[in-house]
Amino acid sequence: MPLTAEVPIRPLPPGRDTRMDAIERTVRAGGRLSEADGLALYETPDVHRVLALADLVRRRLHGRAAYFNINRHINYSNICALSCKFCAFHRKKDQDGAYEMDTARIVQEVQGAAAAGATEIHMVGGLHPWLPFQWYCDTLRAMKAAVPAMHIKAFTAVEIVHLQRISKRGAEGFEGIKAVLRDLREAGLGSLPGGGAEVFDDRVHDEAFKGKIRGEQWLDVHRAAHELGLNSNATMLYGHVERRPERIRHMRLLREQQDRTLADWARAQGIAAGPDGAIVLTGPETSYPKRRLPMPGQEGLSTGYFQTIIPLPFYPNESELERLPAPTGLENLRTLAIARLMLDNFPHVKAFWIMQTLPMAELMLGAGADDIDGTVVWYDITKAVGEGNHQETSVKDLAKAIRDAGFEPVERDTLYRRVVRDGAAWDVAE
Ligand code: V47
Repeated sequence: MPLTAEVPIRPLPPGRDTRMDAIERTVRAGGRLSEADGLALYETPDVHRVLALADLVRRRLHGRAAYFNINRHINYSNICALSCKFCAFHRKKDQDGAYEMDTARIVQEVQGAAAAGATEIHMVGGLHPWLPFQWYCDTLRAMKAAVPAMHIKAFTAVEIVHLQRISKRGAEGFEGIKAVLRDLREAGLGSLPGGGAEVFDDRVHDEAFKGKIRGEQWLDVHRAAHELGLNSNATMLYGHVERRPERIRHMRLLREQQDRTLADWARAQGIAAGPDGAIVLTGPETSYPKRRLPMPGQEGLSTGYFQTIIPLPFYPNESELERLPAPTGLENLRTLAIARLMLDNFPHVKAFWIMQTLPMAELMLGAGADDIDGTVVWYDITKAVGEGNHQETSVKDLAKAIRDAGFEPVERDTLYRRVVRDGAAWDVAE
């Protein structure tokens, strides 16, 4: 076929999508979208309208600010008692590539990170079969002793449940989880990362995540953390065996838990709850008499809460689910925008550049995301592009990406306070 052959042009979808008109009215008025609305956002051919609506609420919350941080990931060990199909990270102890770091090595990493100006360590690992609970507390203490200002965001919910099992503290269930979190907080834990949520659905769980904790237990761990005043994040790992309605339900369950968590704070702020106790943070300026973002230490806020939703596209490479196609760029953009629209009581939406790629994260800043995560350095769990696990970007490159996308870079700490710095020395702005 000659290169100049005419390419058939596909007809545009007929007319406007009337469901989208109703959704737009709800969003503009600061109302809450239903699960059916969430599905309509997935089904509409007018994806640009979905992205534009997400951008509208993102700008209401954050204006042109786009957050990043200076951080380091430490994956202390990949030895794991589980063998989840979707995970390419885990190893058994005698398997090729199995590793574990000792406390001294972890402390060294923390010191190196501090010298490079990092404000946060993000530390997670597998469910290590023989490290005792005391090791985790001692390691946190050693990390904090070495660099007291470093925020330690560590351990996914399944690791916390594992630690509760091995802690031999007697207490079980919710109270046991709380007791373990209390010990970890005393040792230096600052917040929980959002990992391991996957998709809250028993069918999906049993097909792809068997052995890991179910959604209900994941939510309980985060509720316990919030009750102790620890903030946390939430992820959604999509694009594997789940279907779109299950993603929407995942978002709804997170939103309901956040409503219950924020209820007292919202009341103190004069933010009226909608029907069914809905706390919507993404409405127009006129609906909020005071600051709409919960901040640590803020009057009326005695609990922690979910700060950020992080949609994670599934990368099948090297996992047992390798046969599956990874989600497309457009699906990733749409999913992130829908998360912004559905999770109206989450202050932040993160486009984790490591998994989304930096150019895609730039696009996402205009489609609902207000945060692209940090400088990272080593990331062992998965990779979107290239070989190896050295995935580092500089502050200069992060700031450039944010400016290129038309936003204003703002360095934040883990709790989304603005950072002021002089080289590696830093503080949070008043
Ligand atoms: O829990 C595992 C996911 C998560 C694959 O809280 C995979 O700020 C894609 O939770 N393809 C870890 N994803 C990452 C995570 C995270 C990242 C950045 C910031 C924060 C935060 C949290 O990665 C795991 C799992 O859900 N994952 N395997 C895979 N093949």
